Amino acid sequence: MTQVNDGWIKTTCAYCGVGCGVEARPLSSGKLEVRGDKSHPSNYGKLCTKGIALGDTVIHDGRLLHPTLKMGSRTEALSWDSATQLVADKFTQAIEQYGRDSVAFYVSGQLLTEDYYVANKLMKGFMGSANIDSNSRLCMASSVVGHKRAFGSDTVPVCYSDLEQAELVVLVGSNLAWCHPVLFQRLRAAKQDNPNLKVVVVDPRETETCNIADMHLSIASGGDVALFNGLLSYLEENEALDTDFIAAHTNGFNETLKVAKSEASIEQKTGLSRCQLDDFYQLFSQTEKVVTVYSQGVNQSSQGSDKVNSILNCHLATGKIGKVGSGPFSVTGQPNAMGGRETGALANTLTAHMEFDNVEHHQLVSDFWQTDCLARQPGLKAIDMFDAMAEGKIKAVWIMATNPMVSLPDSKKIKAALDACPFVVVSDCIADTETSRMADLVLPAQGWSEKSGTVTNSERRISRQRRVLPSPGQAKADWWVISQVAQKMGFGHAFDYIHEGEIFSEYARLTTIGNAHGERDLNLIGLTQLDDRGYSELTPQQWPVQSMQSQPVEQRFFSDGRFFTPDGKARFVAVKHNDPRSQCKSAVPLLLNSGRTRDHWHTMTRTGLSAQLGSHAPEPYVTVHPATAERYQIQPDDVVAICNSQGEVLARCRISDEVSRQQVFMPIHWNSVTAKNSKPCSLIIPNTDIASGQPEFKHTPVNIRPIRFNSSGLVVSKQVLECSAYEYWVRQKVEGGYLYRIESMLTQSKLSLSLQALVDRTSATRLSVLSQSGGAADTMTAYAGEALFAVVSTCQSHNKLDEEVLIEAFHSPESHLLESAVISA
Ligand SMILES: Nc1nc2c(c(=O)[nH]1)N[C@H]1C(S)=C(S)[C@@H](COP(=O)(O)OP(=O)(O)OC[C@H]3O[C@@H](n4cnc5c(=O)[nH]c(N)nc54)[C@H](O)[C@@H]3O)O[C@H]1N2
Ligand SMILES: Nc1nc2c(c(=O)[nH]1)N[C@H]1C(S)=C(S)[C@@H](COP(=O)(O)OP(=O)(O)OC[C@H]3O[C@@H](n4cnc5c(=O)[nH]c(N)nc54)[C@H](O)[C@@H]3O)O[C@H]1N2
Ligand code: SF4
Ligand SMILES: [Mo]
Repeated sequence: MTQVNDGWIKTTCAYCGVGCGVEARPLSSGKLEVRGDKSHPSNYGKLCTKGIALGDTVIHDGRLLHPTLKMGSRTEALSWDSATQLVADKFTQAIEQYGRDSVAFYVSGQLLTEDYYVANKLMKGFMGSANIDSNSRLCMASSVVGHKRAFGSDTVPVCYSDLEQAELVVLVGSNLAWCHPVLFQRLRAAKQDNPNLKVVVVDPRETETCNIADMHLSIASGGDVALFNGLLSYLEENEALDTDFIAAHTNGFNETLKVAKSEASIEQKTGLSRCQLDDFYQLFSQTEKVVTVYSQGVNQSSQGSDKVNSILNCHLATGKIGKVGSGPFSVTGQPNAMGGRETGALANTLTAHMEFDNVEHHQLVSDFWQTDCLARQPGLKAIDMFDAMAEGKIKAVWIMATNPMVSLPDSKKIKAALDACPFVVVSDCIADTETSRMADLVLPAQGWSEKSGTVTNSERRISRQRRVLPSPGQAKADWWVISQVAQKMGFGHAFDYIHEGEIFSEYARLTTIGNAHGERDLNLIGLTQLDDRGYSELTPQQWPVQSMQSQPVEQRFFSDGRFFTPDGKARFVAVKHNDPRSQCKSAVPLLLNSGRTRDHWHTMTRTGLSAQLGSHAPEPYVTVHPATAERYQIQPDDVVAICNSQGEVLARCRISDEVSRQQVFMPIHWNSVTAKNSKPCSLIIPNTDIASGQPEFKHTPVNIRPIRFNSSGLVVSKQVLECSAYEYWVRQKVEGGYLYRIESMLTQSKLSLSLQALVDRTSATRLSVLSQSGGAADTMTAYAGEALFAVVSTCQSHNKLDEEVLIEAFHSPESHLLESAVISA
């Protein structure tokens, strides 16, 4: 294992696609110390808030410890042998009885490449169905389609340093400051060093990213194709095309330009003024080195693939690709979103950037895996997979490292689908997630710091995640569990791995077959000879890897003007603006946009364990423009119901002009484990991009209304509380326990009694009142028993409660503290 001084072990961050190098050191106290790896070319020692807090999240709170069979309210712990036998039996039976396509895997960009490779090999190669899809469908699928259409391959051509060497960075639908923070820090530093470096942000919201922007284009939701079609026309009209590059290295320009020029009413479609458009177009056309970064504002749209191609068209038309400081740059979300695309764990690709529609590829992979039942056709993409499940067509599903009850659109439908599926297996690190609640069998997985393997970041750089801590209970590596099941299904010869390094070498060899002359972009020939030690000590490698890189290299694709299409030329793709699928009407006059907050990760199973991370955004919120708030009679900090025909969710209102009058914005993180009812996905309509299958998460017509409660409460408790009886509640991790914010229709005194009873019920022993302060209007009471210590405070109105005082009292329950904490009504 690569160790540096004093027991520090090099690994890679658990979170975003920047893929920062981390050094971690277990302390004798059981804590994990974490710092940035100065030698890692992603971050050169820097970390963001989430990276810094990694040590807080390796605690064992809430971990799933044993394979567990669930039968209604009864559960039974199983041995690994019986659990994997059960999975093997159920999948085998389903295939025998209902055919190969009656089974499915739904996997995730949070798996390691080795896990991904084995899952894909088992489903496509041996179960013989391509029904394996990844949550990358929700994330990167439109970029994959755009890349393949334009380049003939799913290739991200650039390096991170291009951001620093560019003269213009355009960020389209990317809140880089919060979602790729270390990359943002690098861009901000580059801008400080080079005042000529300009930044343009294209986002309906004025995000934190706009703090470094020279120009913010507050585009109307879904207006991106029109924006870039307008740019293409402008480039032609102003003689800013690279005609040599177009002639030598591309096809389809004239047709694409014609369609772009026919794009009418660009101002109206983008919601931008002529002057704003011209300023941006002029900047793009007059700047030689331009990087266009794009993310979920582009991908998560019913026009996602077309948005991607409208951007790629502009880079191809100006030859701004394959050069230092230039290129289109799809930043990836999850730590191993790229690894999934590489190993092929998406339903519509084979593996290792080989495709179903290529007969030669099919043969190569069949021979390599020595199988005669390799799937012949693409399988079901995520949304279709759950639709098929709801229709009873999927008899067994295995969900790994993703939480679809929270993250897929139309939560009610997802629940119905899982209800309808006779055998649901969920592999997760955490015992209680909304998805594990739906499982028949849950399997404990090793988490970050316990698992070992590789991940690929946004600039195609492969880094090792290393084991630094032992795993709790019986948690196992996902690749091991999948291999056990494969063996029990009778495919032992192909899944007899004993170490993750063997899997990596096999995968590296697969990338080289039929690829001797640069036929495909993805080639790891330089890593096929790694022995155990080489794998163990592997330093970051950027693909393609011709030979082992002893120092970090920087390679750009397409520098030679050669693309991966049959004739080697890039393709322009003619695209036209289409309105997003669902439109506002009087019952649903506002648009719900959804995305991320700075300090939480997805469904909070990890960031929800850190008190430090919990404080930045303590509650689910909805951002509403001041004029909209006034129109709907919403006061600051009101709880607001956001609703449409699919359902209703609750969030605390933030009034701010960072959103437009027509939009409201909600973060995606809270769900019924951490709040009453605050998942935007309950409202998201499952409209998808036809080409990519990616859902339109950023454009859902909704209505809103404030809710007034009669009383509010705060509870800090050592234990998790069951709060479903209250109209609104949210849980936040604090040091040593949990803070609950509660809103109720009860009178304050009744709420006090009810919370007292709740605290009593939760504790096994009868609690005594340690101290009590305040009168009838405000009370604060501390309870102690062997099992539970809690502090409760109630009030008539939310904003009279002081959580800091309460948390302080929780940590030092002396009565004098409580005395001073009486809050005046
Ligand atoms: N803190 C944090 N960081 C993360 C994650 C996390 O959960 N928390 N998740 C990771 C993952 S998996 C991903 S995929 C990335 C996502 O990273 P980002 O894509 O940067 O994040 P989002 O907040 O989903 O959306 C980006 C922006 O798109 C804008 N947008 C909405 N509609 C449109 C539109 O029509 N056009 C344009 N141009 N913009 C629009 C939104 O207002 C939003 O600000 O973040 C990664 N990093
Ligand atoms: N409304 C709306 N919805 C969205 C989005 C949006 O912008 N708006 N964004 C979408 C995007 S881009 C994404 S990427 C998804 C993310 O959505 P999900 O993938 O559903 O979110 P996570 O919380 O990351 O789920 C990962 C789960 O895997 C577990 N886990 C972590 N590591 C491991 C491991 O090594 N092995 C196993 N077996 N389990 C592990 C975690 O405990 C957690 O329960 O959400 C999508 N949904
Ligand atoms: S930028 Fe991303 S990879 Fe880097 S420390 Fe932050 S979350 Fe981790
Ligand atoms: Mo994502």
